[in-house]
Amino acid sequence: MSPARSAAVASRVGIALGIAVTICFVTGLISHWVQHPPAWFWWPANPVWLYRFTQGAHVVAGVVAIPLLLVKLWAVFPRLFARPLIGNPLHLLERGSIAVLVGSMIFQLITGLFNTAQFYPWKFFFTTTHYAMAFVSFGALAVHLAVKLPVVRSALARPDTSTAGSPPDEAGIAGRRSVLVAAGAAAVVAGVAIAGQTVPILRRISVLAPRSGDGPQGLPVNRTANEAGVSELARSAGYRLQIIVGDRTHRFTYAELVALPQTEAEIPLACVEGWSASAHWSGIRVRDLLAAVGEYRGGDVEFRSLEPSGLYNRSLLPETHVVDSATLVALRLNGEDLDLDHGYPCRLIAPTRPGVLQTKWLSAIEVQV
Ligand SMILES: Nc1nc2c(c(=O)[nH]1)N[C@H]1C(S)=C(S)[C@@H](COP(=O)(O)O)O[C@H]1N2
Ligand SMILES: [Mo]
Repeated sequence: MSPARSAAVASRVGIALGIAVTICFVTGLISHWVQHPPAWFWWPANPVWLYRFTQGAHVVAGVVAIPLLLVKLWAVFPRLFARPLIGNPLHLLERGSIAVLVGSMIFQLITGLFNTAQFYPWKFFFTTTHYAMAFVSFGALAVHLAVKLPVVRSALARPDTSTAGSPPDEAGIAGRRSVLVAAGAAAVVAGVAIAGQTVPILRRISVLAPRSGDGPQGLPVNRTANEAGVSELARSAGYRLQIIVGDRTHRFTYAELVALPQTEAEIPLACVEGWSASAHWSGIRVRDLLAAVGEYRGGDVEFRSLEPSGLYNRSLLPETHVVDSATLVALRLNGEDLDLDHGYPCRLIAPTRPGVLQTKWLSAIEVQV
């Protein structure tokens, strides 16, 4: 067995991997709760880049975890099949948790990576499966850590100069060092390769950032107007934006919207798939638009799209965001009227929200009762 396949290597790489996985778990929970808020959940509207940051961290940590997991598996590989496979109950628990841990982590990292590329070569629904599996793998990680704590402790306490009981072994130390350096380098390369979809200066060297490319008006597009089947409706002279506040309704023409006081805001679009880009928006404050129709008394507001079907043709905006001064029904992007693919005639744009909730091609806005 290679001397680099030691507890010293496995523990150190394991700690880095544990940190990456914890970042993924926490930021993943946040992203899930923002999109499907439980009653107790509250998410701020400031700072505007908060969701961009948490989701960027989620994707970068996930990609960094891939080489770490590979090195970790390599370091412990011979022991995965050590006899006895089953043994006493504690041993059985340990083996079982490792099987679950390895399987679920591979699943999470692969499905997550494919999701950043919008590549779905499977039949299940990504979001719910990735969410459920996160609890499985984080739970297995906790059990694994608890079981391995003594091994980790002694591996870290011992200076990395010898294997217990044997004389210092120069080749072994050098081997272990080079594995650790290689693991670190691979993790950095992987992180940089994906980070470009959130960090502009890294964009040109980010080979793994498939969605950072340009779209119209300098912003990527996930779903075009044609794909959404709204091109005609969105350009129709009969277009109206219906606003419903309590028992009052008003149907605004595009010209009426343009004539209302316009506000500008710098708000990044941050897709759940990890890409994000800063953008300059201009439009009508949502709170002003509601006030023009009736009295908003709090609660969620629903934003509906012209898009006839699909998961993303509506979203619920919580009160914190409804009243925020940067939350807009945007008409303009980066100094031009919204491109059809970015949501013309108008779209929702609210600070620190996942892109998927920034509904394009708005048809109606309704205060929920
Ligand atoms: N009606 C509608 N709005 C939508 C979508 C959609 O499919 N339909 N996609 C959402 C997603 S997933 C993202 S990331 C953003 C992207 O906005 P952009 O295409 O203007 O960049 O729009 C959001 N708004
Ligand atoms: Mo998205």
